[in-house]
Amino acid sequence: MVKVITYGTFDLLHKGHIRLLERAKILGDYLIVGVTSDDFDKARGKLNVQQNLMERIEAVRATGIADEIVVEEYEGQKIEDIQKYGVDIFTVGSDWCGKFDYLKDYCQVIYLPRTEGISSSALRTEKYQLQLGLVGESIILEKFLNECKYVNSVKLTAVCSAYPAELPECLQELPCVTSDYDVFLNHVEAVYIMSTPKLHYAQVKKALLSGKHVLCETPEALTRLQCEELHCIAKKNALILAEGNKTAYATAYIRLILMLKAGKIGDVISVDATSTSLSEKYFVKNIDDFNRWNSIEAWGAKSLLPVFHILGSDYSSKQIISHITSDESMFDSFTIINFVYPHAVATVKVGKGIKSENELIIVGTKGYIYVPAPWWKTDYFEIRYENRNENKRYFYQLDGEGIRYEVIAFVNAIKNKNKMALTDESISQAIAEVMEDYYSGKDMVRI
Ligand code: C2G
Repeated sequence: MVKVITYGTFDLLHKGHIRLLERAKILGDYLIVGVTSDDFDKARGKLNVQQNLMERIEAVRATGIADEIVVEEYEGQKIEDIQKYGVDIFTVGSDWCGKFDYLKDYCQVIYLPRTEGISSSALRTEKYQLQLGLVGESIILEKFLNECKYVNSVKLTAVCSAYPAELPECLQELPCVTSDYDVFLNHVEAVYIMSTPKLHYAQVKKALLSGKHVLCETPEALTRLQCEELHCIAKKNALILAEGNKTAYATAYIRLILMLKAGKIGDVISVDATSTSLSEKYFVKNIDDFNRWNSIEAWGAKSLLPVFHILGSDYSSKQIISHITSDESMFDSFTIINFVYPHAVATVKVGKGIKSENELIIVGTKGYIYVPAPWWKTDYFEIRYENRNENKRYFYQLDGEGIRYEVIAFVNAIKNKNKMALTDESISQAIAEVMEDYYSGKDMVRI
């Protein structure tokens, strides 16, 4: 019996895939089809895949051409599969010509002519392109724009800023550049907001009431009530409102949370996140005090994510300790927040006027997790135990600091009319409440 193997993503299965499978099948007697896992595709830069692994496997199965379907999960698996299944022929489309010649040491390699005029990417682009607009004074918007280039279901159409003339050139080249939010909203279907948090509530509300989906950089609002109201409006109008925090989309961060849930370090006793920076390089040059983010807004909201993700938002008490340098703008050069839970504690240490080791440490009854600086760009972490021989290190590729994964999740949530899997309304509300207490002075000590 001649065994043939072929691999692919098979996203939005089309004629090109089916012709490839048919020709692969008649090369032998038994066809094995390797379908790439979601993580493997992500790791090899295929970020725009629309269907998940189960949907793609089902589509291949439904053709009735494959005798066996396996999942391709990692680089180098092909050699192992060929040996394991006793494969005689490896085949793939001619777009890969020469790339798999190294497999000739293990079996015959045949490149079949690719079917011209059809591709998953073309189908994806044809299908949907969300018109997205950007709001804010931060030059991080340039990073965001560059990351959107990896998401082919998004088209940037507008930018709104208090300082439009000071934005980087690439942003000024968008079809609509304005400081008028109403004009801006007419050019978009969805918005990404990273203006000063003092404006978030009003901007998110207006966008939602104009029928636009919203991805708003954390913190979404500065009071719990406002946050609840925004989510209510979104639900009533069947719109997506998601809190932007790229860390939540880093594969390593997601794995870390799953490992905690699986009890890898026992019961979690404390979460300590430190986020500091002395630089103001992220804003346009002449930013004024109103538009500048203070420490608790810029770093606090981001750092509260792992605390609430891991320990939940039902803490028993907290204390916010801040050093405020301007009463007028409520600028804090640093803030430390201590939380007490029934069986755990947490500390968030943030500042734009201090420098510390930006690490995340999660302490458990069996061991601890250490995420080195800068922890929010999570691509690596260690699980450490009393017996050092049991320590484990984990690395997961992080492209574009997680921004492109976040944008893809946002677009998919809009398309599939579901919530963004990784942001949680109750966490957004808990973050907004901490901001509220900072501004009202509740649970707060000034030093
Ligand atoms: N294909 C084709 N004609 C097209 C499109 C795709 O013949 N118009 C072939 C590809 O050459 C490949 C298979 O169909 O052999 C699956 O294509 P994709 O889903 O795009 O998967 P790909 O990224 O090519 O993965 O380990 C993965 C494999 O190396 C190939």
